[in-house]
Amino acid sequence: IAAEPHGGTRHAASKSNKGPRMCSVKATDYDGPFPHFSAPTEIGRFSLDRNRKVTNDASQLKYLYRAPLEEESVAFDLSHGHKRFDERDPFNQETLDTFLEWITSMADSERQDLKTVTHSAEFISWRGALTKIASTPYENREGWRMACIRYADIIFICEFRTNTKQQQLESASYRQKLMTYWGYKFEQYMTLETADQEKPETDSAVNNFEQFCTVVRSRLGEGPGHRLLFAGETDCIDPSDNAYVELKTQRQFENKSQKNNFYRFKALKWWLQSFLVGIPRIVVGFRDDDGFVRQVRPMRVREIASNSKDHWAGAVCFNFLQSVLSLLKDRLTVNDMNAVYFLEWNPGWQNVGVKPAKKSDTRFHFLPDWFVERFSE
Ligand code: 0WD
Ligand code: CA
Repeated sequence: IAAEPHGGTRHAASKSNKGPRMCSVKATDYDGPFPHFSAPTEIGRFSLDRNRKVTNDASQLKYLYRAPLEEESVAFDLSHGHKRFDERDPFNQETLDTFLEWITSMADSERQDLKTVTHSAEFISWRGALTKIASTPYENREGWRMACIRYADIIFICEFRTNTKQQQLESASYRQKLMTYWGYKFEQYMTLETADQEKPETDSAVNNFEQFCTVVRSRLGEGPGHRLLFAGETDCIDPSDNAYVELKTQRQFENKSQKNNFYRFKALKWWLQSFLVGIPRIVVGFRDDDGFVRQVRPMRVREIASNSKDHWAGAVCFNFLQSVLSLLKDRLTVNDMNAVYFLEWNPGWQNVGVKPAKKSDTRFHFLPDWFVERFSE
């Protein structure tokens, strides 16, 4: 057994690998028309309760509280209740488990096999993994690392935080932690538990255990393309038209350069995240440095793309994503739940590469036994 240059171990699967081992990340290499991307279709939804128990329903779906959108100004204190934040352990490395639980429960209740419940998906991941990959041609600060496993003709993609990201998390300042809370507190100010609740309950402790996810399928690329199945955490639904809405906070713009910076960097992430699941509107809480939201306004996802034309093109991101998924198909040719590959990019790298993980490093074997056993022939 010969060692690979990057430290992995060669195994049977790599003998049949063909094609390139890398994708350039240069934006100009991906200019051109938008590739075919079929409108994301929701095929299911699931909820996680305070104990992270998965249910095959929309019990955790919240309703947008629309009144603040009509106000000229508001004063939401995003730090309120910070001491009582009921928070998930930020160091816990989450895998695809809750999504896989939903897939398993669907198969059980509908008596279907894996291929049927997943709509013949070729790739399964969280939406966040696709956002990170697709934004790479314009990214210069944050690297990422995805572990990939091919099992049952599906390539499962699971993000694992990079060492740099881990260090940043460990050294996070009080202010950074407070600002993380602000995002969740804004959700509480802006959502109702039921459609007929009059006002949000803003004195109870904020928790980030509960969540609602939409599961969508889509196809990327000409011809058969890549068949994708992914799940995304979704903040709420607008009762006026039943569209999902993403909630975000943003420092108020005070000059042209702040606005410019927003469209250049942050807006791309916002656009990708919502566009991938077909969300039409983001509701933005414009805040000051003291964590007070002063104004709440809608932002159309389509307009984010047109306002950012000078800075980035969605087509580049989707052409790049298509190439990366092709690369994965070329490299992961054999079903082997024990063969983990890393798809990785870090600031300064000219390419995104795929390399096998060490078999001994079981940390990255993210497909749980209960899932594999449930669907083994
Ligand atoms: O630990 C990890 N490496 C990750 C875990 C990375 C990405 C996702 N996840 C898990 C989390 O359980 C998350 O809730 O997947 C779930 C859904 O993922 P997604 O929708 O694909 O994630 P993404 O689009 O990146 O983020 C959506 C929301 C975030 O909202 P904002 O407005 O901040 O983008 O999911 C939440 C967050 O509210 N979220 C997380 N919450 C706690 N820990 C995390 C996380 N690591 N990632 C996303
Ligand atoms: Ca959000």
